[in-house]
Amino acid sequence: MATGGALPMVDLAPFFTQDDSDGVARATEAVREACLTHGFFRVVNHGVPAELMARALELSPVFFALPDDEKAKARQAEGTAAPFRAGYFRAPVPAHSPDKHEFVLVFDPKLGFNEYPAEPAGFRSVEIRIRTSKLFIIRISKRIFLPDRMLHKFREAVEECYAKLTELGLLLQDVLNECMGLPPGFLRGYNGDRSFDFMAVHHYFPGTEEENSGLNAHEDGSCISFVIQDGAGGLDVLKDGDWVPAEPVEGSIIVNIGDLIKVLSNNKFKSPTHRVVRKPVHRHSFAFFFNMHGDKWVEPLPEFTTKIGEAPRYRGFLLDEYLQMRMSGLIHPPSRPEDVVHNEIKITHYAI
Ligand SMILES: O=C(O)CCC(=O)C(=O)O
Repeated sequence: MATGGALPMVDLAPFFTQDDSDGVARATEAVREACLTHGFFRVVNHGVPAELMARALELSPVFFALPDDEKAKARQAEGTAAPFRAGYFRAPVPAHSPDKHEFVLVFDPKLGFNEYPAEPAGFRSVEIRIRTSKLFIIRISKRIFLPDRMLHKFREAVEECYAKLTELGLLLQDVLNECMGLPPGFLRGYNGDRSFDFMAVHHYFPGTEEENSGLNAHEDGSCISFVIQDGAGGLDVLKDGDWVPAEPVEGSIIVNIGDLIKVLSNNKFKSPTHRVVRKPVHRHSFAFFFNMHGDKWVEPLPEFTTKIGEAPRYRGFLLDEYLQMRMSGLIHPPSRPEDVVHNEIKITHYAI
């Protein structure tokens, strides 16, 4: 299998080419092998335009450069109908939390949950001072329109990325369906509701030699996760006890299998542990989580248990319960330092 840096690499071009059934079979086999061994791989020719990925990464710093109080306003109120609160979050919250990064959580734009700063089209309050005499200055607060509309462009790029990554999620879900030997279209039917998918737009602050934790080691609670990253580096995946870098390779997307596919496949497919180590530079990334609806009951599928005479390795659970436990640890870290255990709730909670 080809590798892209230290990770297996899968060329998805055959899925976008007419009548390339040999190519499709080869790419499907490459995904199967990557899922059985790493759970992590790199895709190229994936259908997300390179220009869009570059534009989104270029515009992300425009949002994060806003004053903290302006960013903080871009967050949904408690008690939202969204699976979690959308909008801006900053770690450390509280100060002793181990992560040093900020992020924006975005849902499908059609659901109307997303929060952006109040002036996404580039309106700004500026103070104009007019001297009327030697002694008097009048101060006028005026709203001006910034011509470059950079924040508006950021929002557009986020929403375009979201749509393209949803398409990629649907494609890879079909590929996984084949890799797992499930009846054609099974996963598409079982997981047909996209309202729990979300994207995290991350900004990691520069690390130092003494302090460089970005995201602690964790597994994803998703079906499939996708990462678009800038050139800074720092995403590592655990393989046979060693941290392997998921190096930035322009135009490629990092894919990893999440806990839900691991449970459905009764541990056959890996949900790899990964982390982000902060380098001495700012880092921006987009992590898209192709999930399942919270109302789903999740348990190992018969194809991996009764049909092959293997015992299930997980008891069934309501997905929402698992997601809420995970997200409460991330977004509302406990107030006592000794309780800070980012993502401590793991899928092993349901292991038999
Ligand atoms: O920023 C990254 O590269 C990875 C993000 C990630 O692992 C996550 O959001 O769970």
